[in-house]
Amino acid sequence: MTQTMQQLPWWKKCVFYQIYPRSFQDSDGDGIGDLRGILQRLDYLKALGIGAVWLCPVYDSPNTDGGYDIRDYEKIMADFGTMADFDALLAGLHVRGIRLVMDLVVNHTSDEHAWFVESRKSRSSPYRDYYLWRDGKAGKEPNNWASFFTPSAWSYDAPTKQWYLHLFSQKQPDLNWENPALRESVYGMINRWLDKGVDGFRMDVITLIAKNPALADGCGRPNENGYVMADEQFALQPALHAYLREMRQKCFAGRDCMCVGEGTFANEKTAPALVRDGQELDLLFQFDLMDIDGGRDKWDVVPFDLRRWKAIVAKWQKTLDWNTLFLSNHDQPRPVSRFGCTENETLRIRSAKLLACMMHLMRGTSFLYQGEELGMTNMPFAAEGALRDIESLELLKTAHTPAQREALWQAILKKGRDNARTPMQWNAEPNAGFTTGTPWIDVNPNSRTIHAAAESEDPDSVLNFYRKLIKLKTEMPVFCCGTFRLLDWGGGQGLAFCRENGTDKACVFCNVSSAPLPMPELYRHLSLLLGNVPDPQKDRLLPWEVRVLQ
Ligand code: ISL
Repeated sequence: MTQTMQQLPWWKKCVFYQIYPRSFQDSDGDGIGDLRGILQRLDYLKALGIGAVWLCPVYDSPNTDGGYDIRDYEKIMADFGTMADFDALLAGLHVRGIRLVMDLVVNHTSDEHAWFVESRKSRSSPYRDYYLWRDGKAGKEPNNWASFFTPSAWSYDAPTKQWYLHLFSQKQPDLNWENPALRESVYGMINRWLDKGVDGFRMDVITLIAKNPALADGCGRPNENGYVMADEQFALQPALHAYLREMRQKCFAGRDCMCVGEGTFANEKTAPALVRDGQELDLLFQFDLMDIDGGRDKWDVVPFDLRRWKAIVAKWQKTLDWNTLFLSNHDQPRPVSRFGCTENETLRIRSAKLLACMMHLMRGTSFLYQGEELGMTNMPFAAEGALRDIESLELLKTAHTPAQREALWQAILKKGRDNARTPMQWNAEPNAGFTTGTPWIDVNPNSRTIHAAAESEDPDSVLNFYRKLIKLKTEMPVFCCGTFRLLDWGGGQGLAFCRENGTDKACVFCNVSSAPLPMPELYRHLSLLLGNVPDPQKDRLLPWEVRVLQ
């Protein structure tokens, strides 16, 4: 059956671009990216061809976790500017036909949020039940839950002699969604942002907002302190669906906006219900591919296995009618360092282009993360002092011996979130044109050669390749609406898939390896829409070659 693009909502037709504002563009020389800085770069975004921006949190925050610890939902973080700057940014995007989707963190707030400040004052505070307070058990935590960042998910608060839950850092207390008053406060805040004209939300760890009301002990494998990652107690709980439906009714119904949820722990059984009928979320990020090189946990780095990659994408393309497609985000290392080849410049460029096609030409909405379109790489951090991310800093605290510390350091170099957070590489000026001051986190030394100014001029750059790719994706119905079929080809070395829309057909062949790979006979006659080597040979693919055929 042929589908036309006219039938689709805007968020299925455009490519999203994720901005981590602290690292995008500084406009005032304080070393921190800001809203006015983004405003200076809107024409760059327009030329790239994206249709929507996902803006990481810009709300007032003590910045313990990169702004994912919100102190005031209705104020802009001073580092980033003012509400007037925000309004100017929103208008600047809209004038260019680009939508704006805000990051929204409603699983937790900062411990400096007025709600928590009140909540912790007394057991009878009207805000007490905005959070999850419990008595300890025999002088210890109320249960055995581990946090993502710290050993235990509970902290004791002396004034009222109770413990509060925080799935992330101690400064990120979890909100109590069972409390209708909390829910109404959240909906009011969401509606005020929507009334301002924002086009939707990326909902941080939204799958964690409902906890098992019993807050029972987790049954998984304890960490070395005896705490357990108890996701079966706090992820994808039954009440989640009711909360999302209520939020839809009270905030989104009747508005032309979209909602993409971070589906932490969502799997093929639990994901479909969240996006099935548009009554809960529109889109869902699931992380199977991002977990592909993790063993016991993400820090136990194992080589990436293409056969597994194929099994995962085949599974998800079947599980959901419409997926989110992404190679990275602000929590993930740089894709070209992780899944591509950085042995030399030729292969870095070639493999970055290959990864782009391998991911973004599948069926679903694409989300690019800033710098991906330049083929930015991981950062060769020189020493622990150069790290900024709370997750890595807390992780290092768990080392007991120098050998353990060294092993964690090596893992952080590969997987640490700061890899994604080094400044955007704009040009060959000092600090890559990101700031005239001292950047809050070091600029990658390869910015002298890898930057947007040079790539803009070079027809064979990763940037110009992304521009073409985005055009294909947003203008050719076969890439937007077509069905997806993975071909049984390439083993652990090659990946290929076909898209079909009525009689329209396109195929993508990827040689995900450093050795040549024969091109199957059957597909040699097709014409080349996009490729990443100068003279493609009919019968074989060069190392890291991709061919988009029609
Ligand atoms: O980064 C991760 C693993 O290293 C993820 O487990 C991440 O913590 C998880 O996906 C939730 O991420 C989101 O919420 C966090 C915040 O630190 C992340 O930046 C955000 O994307 C807490 O708000």
